[in-house]
Amino acid sequence: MKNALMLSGLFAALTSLPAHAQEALEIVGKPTQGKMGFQPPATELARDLQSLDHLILIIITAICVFVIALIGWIILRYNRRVNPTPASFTHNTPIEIAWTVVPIIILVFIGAFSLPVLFKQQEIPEADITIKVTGYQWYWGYEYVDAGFAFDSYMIGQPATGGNYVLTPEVEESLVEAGYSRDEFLLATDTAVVVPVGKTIVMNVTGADVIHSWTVPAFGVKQDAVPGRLAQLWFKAEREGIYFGQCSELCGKDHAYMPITVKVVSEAAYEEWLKGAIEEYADAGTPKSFQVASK
Ligand SMILES: [Cu+2]
Repeated sequence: MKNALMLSGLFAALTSLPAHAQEALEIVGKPTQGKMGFQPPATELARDLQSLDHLILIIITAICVFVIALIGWIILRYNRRVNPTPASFTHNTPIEIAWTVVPIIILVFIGAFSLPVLFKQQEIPEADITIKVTGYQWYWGYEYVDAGFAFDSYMIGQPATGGNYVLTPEVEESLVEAGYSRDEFLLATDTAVVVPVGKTIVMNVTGADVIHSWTVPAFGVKQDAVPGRLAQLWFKAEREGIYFGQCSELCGKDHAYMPITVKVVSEAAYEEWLKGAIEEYADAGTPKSFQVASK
C-alpha cells in the first residue's frame, strides 16, 4: 500500500511536469470584486464587442436624455396650471415622419457597426488548432482533435476533485497546488485548456446531456453547447495569461460549478505541454474521473 502510494506520488510528480511550462502565467481574464465594465480584451473579437458596446451606450444615453428632457418639458410647459386650454389637434405629419425616419436611421447606423462584428464571429477561419468541447452535467470535456487526446475539466472543489463546493483548507491547498489562490475558487479547474498565443483556435462545441454554453468573456466568445449539434466558435488570443469563463446556459443544479480555465502560453510552452499531454491522455479516451496528474 505504501509502495503504491509512493508510486502514485511519483507518477503524479512526473506527469504534472507539463504544467510547469505555464506556472508563471499572469491571471488576466477574471472578474474583479467591486469593479464594473469588461475584462481586458484578449482577442480582436472582444475588442470589437467592447467598442460596439461603448458606441451603443453613447447612443442609448443620448436617446434617454432626449426622451427624459421631452417628458420634463411637457410636464413643466403643458400642465393644467400653465396651459389651461390644451390644443386639440391629433395629427402632425412632419413630426410623424421624423419619429419614423430618425429611429430607422439610428438602427441602420447601429447595424452598420454591429453586423460586421457578428459576421466576424460567425465566419469561422481556418484553424491552427481544433478543439472539441463537450458540456456535461457538470463539467467540460476537451478533445484536441489534431493531436488525438482528450481530457475532462472539473472545478477545483467540486465532488469529482474531492471537494464539496465549499472553500475548505483542503480545497485551498488544491488551488495553490494547481497554481491558483483562494481568490480563484469557483473559477479554477483541475485541467485547463492550453493554447498557444497568436494562433487561431476553432472550438467545436456540443453538449452531451442538456444545453450548456462555453463562454470566455475576455475572448468575446459565447456559444451554446446543444446535444446533437456541433456549433463552432473561434478566437485568437493576443496575450499570454490565464483566462476564466463560466457555463452560461442554465443546465441544472450544479450549473454554477462548471467554470472554464484557458491558459494562453508561448508556442514553445505549448509544444512542451502538448508532448506531455499526448503521453498522459493518449490512451485515456475521455477520462471520466479526476486525475491527480492533470492539474
Ligand atoms: Cu451550465
